[in-house]
Amino acid sequence: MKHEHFMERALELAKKGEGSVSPNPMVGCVLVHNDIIIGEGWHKKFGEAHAEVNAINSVIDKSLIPLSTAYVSLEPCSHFGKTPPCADLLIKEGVSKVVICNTDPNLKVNGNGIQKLKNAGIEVVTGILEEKGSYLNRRFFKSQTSKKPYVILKWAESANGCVANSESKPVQISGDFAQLYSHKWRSNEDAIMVGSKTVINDNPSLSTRYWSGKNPIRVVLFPDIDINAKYQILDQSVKTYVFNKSHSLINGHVEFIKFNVNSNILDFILSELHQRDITSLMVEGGPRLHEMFINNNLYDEIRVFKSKKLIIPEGLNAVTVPKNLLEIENIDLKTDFLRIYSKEFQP
Ligand code: AOF
Ligand code: ZN
Repeated sequence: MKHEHFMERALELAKKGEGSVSPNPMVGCVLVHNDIIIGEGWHKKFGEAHAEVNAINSVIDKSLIPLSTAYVSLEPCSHFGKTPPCADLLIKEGVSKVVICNTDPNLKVNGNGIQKLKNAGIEVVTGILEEKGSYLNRRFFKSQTSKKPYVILKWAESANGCVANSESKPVQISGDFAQLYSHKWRSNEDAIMVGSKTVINDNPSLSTRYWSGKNPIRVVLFPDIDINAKYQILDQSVKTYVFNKSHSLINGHVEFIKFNVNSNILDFILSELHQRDITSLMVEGGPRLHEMFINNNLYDEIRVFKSKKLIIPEGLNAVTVPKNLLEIENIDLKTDFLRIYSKEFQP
């Protein structure tokens, strides 16, 4: 059987960790003996066992392990982190071959895991379904290599391209499916961001109430915030970072972080978030905030719900999706079209 077949399964297993392993990558592992899968595992939760450990533990007849091949979606780690090195485990268990999808960009590993395996005489094959793995772990790779979170800009606009009517009143633009998607997406990202106009006009809670996943950290750009105001984003229910011009202080779950008005604010925000272990950020708006990210070229993906309804009287316009992006999804959700664009990945 081809390597790709078993690597597909390792990637499928890896995805089960979505929303639970960040800032770690999603990793899956399959042990194969004579073309038959004898063990499977994945990294289930941040701080817990790595994929290889769970795969080895799942094997019933341990005597088959030395005669088997391990398919791992990420280079086995070589460092002592929260768990001992997976490369050492595979060597100790005596697997005969290791097939890898992506090498680990984490500088603590970055080729050392592969070297350890080779030094122990294990045959190593790399680069199987590499693009698929890079896409799956795009947040982890972006944060490891650029020291900034992966940024997704997300909005809903009417058929006539508006995000609000002329009275700037909150209007429900997209339908029920779109709302479900949005809340599922929120639970898959580390953090979610809005600007001050959205807080003032909509007073959002930014929760995932239509989905069972975790609530992401809230990030707000609010230059002139009144720290005693009764906005929902200050309700202490979730960790919240408020970037502003005047205050640097921590009040329970809410941290006010002061930015320098003469510096590039978004650069500063993204690097502060990286330092707080945030690997992905979904920016929900409004359009001025989206425009800032687009103009500074500090985004990776755009998700738009394009409603089939008009907003009348016509109000604030959504930003325009840059022309050079690749459309990676276009789904008809009955009341809306969902369009996803990526800077880097092909459909
Ligand atoms: C693997 N298998 O399943 C994962 C790996 O803090 P720790 O000990 O959990 O280590 C986290 C780092 O280990 C992470 O940044 C990445 O480099 C690697 N993740 N490696 O062999 C796994 N999740
Ligand atoms: Zn490991």
